[in-house]
Amino acid sequence: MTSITHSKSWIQLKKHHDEFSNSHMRDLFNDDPDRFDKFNLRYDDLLYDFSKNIVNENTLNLLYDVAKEAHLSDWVNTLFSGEKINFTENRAALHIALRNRSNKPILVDGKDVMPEVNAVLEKMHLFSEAIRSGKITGFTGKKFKTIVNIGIGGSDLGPAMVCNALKSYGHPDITPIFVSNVDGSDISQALEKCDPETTLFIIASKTFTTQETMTNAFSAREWLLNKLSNEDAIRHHFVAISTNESAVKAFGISTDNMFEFWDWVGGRYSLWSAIGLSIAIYIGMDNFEDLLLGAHEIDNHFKDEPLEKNIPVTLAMIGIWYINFYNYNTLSVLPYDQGLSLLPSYLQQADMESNGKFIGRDGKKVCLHTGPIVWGEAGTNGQHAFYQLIHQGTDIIPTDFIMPIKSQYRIGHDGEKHHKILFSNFVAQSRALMLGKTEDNVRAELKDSEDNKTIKEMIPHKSFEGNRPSNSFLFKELNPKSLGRLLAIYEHKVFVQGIIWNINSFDQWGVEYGKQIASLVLPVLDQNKQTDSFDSSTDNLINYFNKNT
Ligand code: G6Q
Repeated sequence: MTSITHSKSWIQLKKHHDEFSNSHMRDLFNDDPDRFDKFNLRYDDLLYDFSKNIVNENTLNLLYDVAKEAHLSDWVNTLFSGEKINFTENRAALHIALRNRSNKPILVDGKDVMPEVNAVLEKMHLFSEAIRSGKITGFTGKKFKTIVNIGIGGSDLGPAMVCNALKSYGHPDITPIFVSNVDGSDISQALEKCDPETTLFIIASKTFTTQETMTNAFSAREWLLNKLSNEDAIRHHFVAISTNESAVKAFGISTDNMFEFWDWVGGRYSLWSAIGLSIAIYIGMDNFEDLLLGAHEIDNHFKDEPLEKNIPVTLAMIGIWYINFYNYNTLSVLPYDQGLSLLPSYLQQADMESNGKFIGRDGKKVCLHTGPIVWGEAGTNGQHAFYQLIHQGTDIIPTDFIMPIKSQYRIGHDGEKHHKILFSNFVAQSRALMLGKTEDNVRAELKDSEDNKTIKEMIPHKSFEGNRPSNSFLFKELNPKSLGRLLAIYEHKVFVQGIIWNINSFDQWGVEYGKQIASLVLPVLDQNKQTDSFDSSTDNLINYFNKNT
């Protein structure tokens, strides 16, 4: 495919950018009282306000034209059809099948995957209910109280984020714990909180070979054996989620206790699969199915709505506008909900592992910026940390503000005070970023309290350029369905951007290289030898470690 940069719409967009990029949103709002009406989209109770972006109708139209010239609709059909869109791994990318609540057949290699998807969901249903009710117990007959999910990356971030987000739906007597880091402090600190008789370990690994996960799993196994002194306890306290049946058996977990998924489920897209077992146990299968339903609704919206009414497409194309035309290469995700505090990390993986690539689908180096650096923190905490740079730094950081209208909790004298304060901050930040504060504003603010000399000195420090873009998402409440919707919006946004950049968003070869080198270093540490086989920095770091260990 010829680079999108040669397309008619891209060239027009470039010209439009040259003419329009000096516009200030303050003026755009002043000039058009209906600006919000033109630049928002809704899905049920979810409101997506994109009016605080440096765009006008022409910008949006040209961006949608770019999507058309990139044949986005064909690619969406390819994604949903089960074709092997992840061509470097010869796999489909069918997370949409995992939440296909319509149950319409989806074919991979001519075979409908839905019966298998439904069978695993049913197995998860029976198992999660039995754990929740106490029908399945530990080796000594006690109910499970702690669920330890051992996994990393895609086998950790999704379930951890969702369980954290939906705590108010959690089983009152069950605590989920997530262990991911091979740093022994992670599993050690987790085990300190566990009673071996009431702890269920879920070993979540697509490959069942990931070094961190397997090291943590074997340490947990050893801990349990030491405590319960009986090999038989393993099969009562360990279950596996994997595509690798033989490795699961070799670990000592019977296939009855194995929850399967498939190579067409990418790690970072896997929370909808059996990888979500910890979620199903914690919040119950009905709620897990609502999460799937929310995502399925957005899958339909994404597939069926025209580009101009399509939330993931609009979000994606506005991102393209900043990354490729303004060179704003980071994105800050700012959820105003403490439950969503892990969302920035989750989206960091979803976006950066998918689109952090410099090679196009044609095997050639791409000629434009691809995936942004994604980061963030829950509001209002971030306001007291890094927002300074967002407001007055030399880099412009597009931001996504996300907030549920109702809190999952009622606290304070009227039960709503906290949430009103939270919302006032949510809306104040995006307004301040958009509007800025002019020198005249500062002068007027200071005139009664400061002398002229001080005012003159302070004006540059206290003024804000503004024109800093943001998207705002508001929805009624954070619940399984609304969370499913939100996550699917971002998944599809990442997909759309990958199509515009002509990259494969579903592989992750960059993760492999460091692992290869680590496997060469480990034997040198095991033998505690001095080495000169790497480079002088690496050799000396290894030698220093070995000498002091
Ligand atoms: C995600 C990545 C990666 C993966 C982990 C864990 O898309 O592939 O984050 O999820 O490396 O892999 P396993 O599930 O195979 O242990």
